[in-house]
Amino acid sequence: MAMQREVGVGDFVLLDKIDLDSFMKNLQLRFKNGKIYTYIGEVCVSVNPYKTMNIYGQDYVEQYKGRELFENPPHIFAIADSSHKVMKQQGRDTCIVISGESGSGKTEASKIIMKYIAAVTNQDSFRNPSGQKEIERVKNVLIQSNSILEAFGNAKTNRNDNSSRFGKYMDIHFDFKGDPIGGHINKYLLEKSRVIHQQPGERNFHCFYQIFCGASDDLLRKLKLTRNPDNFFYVKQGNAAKVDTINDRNDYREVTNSLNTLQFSKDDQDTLWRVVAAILHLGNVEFDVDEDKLILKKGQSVNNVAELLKVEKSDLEKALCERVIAARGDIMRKEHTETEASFGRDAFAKAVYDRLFAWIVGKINDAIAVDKNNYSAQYKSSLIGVLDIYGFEIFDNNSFEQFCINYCNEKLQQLFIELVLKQEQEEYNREGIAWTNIEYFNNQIICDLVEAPHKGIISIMDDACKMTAEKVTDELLLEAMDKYLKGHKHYMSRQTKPPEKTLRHKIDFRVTHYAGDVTYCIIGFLDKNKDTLFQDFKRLLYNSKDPNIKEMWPEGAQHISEITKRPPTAGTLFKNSMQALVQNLQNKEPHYVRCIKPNEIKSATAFDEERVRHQVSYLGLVENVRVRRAGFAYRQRYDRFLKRYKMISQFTWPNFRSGSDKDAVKVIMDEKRFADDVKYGRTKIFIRSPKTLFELENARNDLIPGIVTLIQKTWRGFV
Ligand code: AOV
Ligand code: MG
Repeated sequence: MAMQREVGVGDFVLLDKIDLDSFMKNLQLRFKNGKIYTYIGEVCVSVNPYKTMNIYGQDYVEQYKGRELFENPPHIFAIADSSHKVMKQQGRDTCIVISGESGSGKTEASKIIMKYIAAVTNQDSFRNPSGQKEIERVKNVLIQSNSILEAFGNAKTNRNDNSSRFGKYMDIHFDFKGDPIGGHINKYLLEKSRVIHQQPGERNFHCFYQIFCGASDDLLRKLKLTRNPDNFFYVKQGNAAKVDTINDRNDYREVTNSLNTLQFSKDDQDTLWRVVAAILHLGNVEFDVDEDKLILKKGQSVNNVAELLKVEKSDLEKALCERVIAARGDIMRKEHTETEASFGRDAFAKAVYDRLFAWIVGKINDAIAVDKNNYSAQYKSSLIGVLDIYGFEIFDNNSFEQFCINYCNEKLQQLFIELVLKQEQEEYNREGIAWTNIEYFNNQIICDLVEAPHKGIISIMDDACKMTAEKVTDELLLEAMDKYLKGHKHYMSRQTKPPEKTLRHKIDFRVTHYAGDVTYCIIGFLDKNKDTLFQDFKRLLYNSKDPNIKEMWPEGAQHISEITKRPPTAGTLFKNSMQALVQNLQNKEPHYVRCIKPNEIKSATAFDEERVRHQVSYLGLVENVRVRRAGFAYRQRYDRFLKRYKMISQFTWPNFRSGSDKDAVKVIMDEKRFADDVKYGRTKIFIRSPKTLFELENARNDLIPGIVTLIQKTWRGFV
């Protein structure tokens, strides 16, 4: 392949001047020239190209396979390769953390990484054809799981037509040869409120539309659906059923293929689409009051739901209209008010979908689980974790879900700050190099605002949820938050003085996140945090004649009189899952992809300078460059350095006989008068300015006539 011309600098540490302006100039120049990847040392900055790039083919795979970062122009393949190499050669678990705001390209990046790993593995195992087959199956399953997860976990939002509405962490396990032998997916909080409500311009999860466009007439008949989604309340609120960039029909076909590949049986697939359809019908169930009695409005919807979920119609009707309560040993029935009934129906729809999603992920995990019989413990296995979460987002209306999503992004930013700084600092300490701290904004204060015990928002919310339902309202919760958080630099509401006019009294609060101010509307926070579902629904589904559905609702087996402890709230569960995730990532060698969204209009050419500048700032990328350089842009082990440059000094060429490699390197640097620009660590030389390296390279090149070296390419050797 022809050598590609580098535009600007391929690594921001090579900039002459490290500030936001120079950073932006380089990023923009590269983007305009189709260079979407640029490094900061080993961190890959990626700008969403919003167009198909011809840079992921087999030719590129070959170019990057097994190479060092610096040997090729910046590419996400190099990050994937580096992660794989470390894992394989050092037997260390690695992870690739992909971050960036909604629509910046995280999910695409994660898929590119997975495809690359699939492309470079299992290439030489024809000696063991049965093993090869299994590995090919695993690779196939890993890749195809994406279309299923996206169908059920992604949706069109006003920020991204294919927005992940759940967080995904995938471990890929490898055998000692570095070939994938299985994996495991952890999912984080699915935005299930989307099942019942969408903002204008948004859609429900993709699967709901795929079925209308893709299912056969026969299947639609069985599901009691027509081709028109507009008859169904749960999918029409956003008024955006058709999306230019999405082909629901093809996607349906792809999902079906993937389901087959992942060995979802015919019955499994039957359950899956029946549950999706049941939710659609459930959304059309309406209530009325007749002579003070709650009744179901006439129509087929309830019949359809009962039939599709394989439950007794009378049981379903009861569960929708009343609840059974156990009070002091007595079991009583209590009829819902109309509001309670609507609330119950919606909670039911959300829960059914959430369980379905969990069940799907469980089945995918079964299909990709490492076969312990094939790979016994003696086969040392390591793994690469790929993290693709929902990105930071601000909508016109922000609720509990955005609050959780944005908190998740805070946690990842915190991890980035800690690890990137820590690693660097550790290297300097290890090597005995003095270093001064670089100033950066530490978002720990915002993480604390959300998660601190007793004083954090989640804890205040939990306290409110513990009170009896009648007493506490969302407005009272906001009052409590105002009381405890008054004066916090990152929290604001109308109670704040001077009063903040843009916030609605008793409804809104604002968090100054690392990535920007977000105004949240408190209405619904309590319910979403409590996340209650009447027991009656659980028992109903546990009694379904569909064994899959029964399996999704094991707690339905409990008798009403069994006292159930209050389950942890949604907020606390999410907080715990985030803390576990961070701990997990901390134990692995991290690789970073930092995604940037070039504009708000999905354009392949527009570079919205203000928006990009904002992202570069809050991601702390300039600080990252500074830390990376910390005065020392390059470091290299003495033996390697010597190998490359010993030819430029008469004292070291062809051999240096009077000391260690370190001594030899010192001799070279003294002779060439570079001593002021370098520091000598225990095992590595640290060079401050690019110019020094440039001159070293020149000296070397002068001695190798005929060899044309791309200077920037060579510089990379020391980053
Ligand atoms: P996200 O994962 O970061 O948002 P996506 O990965 O879904 O963002 O990217 C959004 C869209 O940008 C994709 O659907 C593609 O159209 C386009 N895109 C992104 N990366 C590339 C690429 N490398 N090549 C071509 N097109 C790309 V969210 O999930 O909303 O946080 O919750
Ligand atoms: Mg995504």
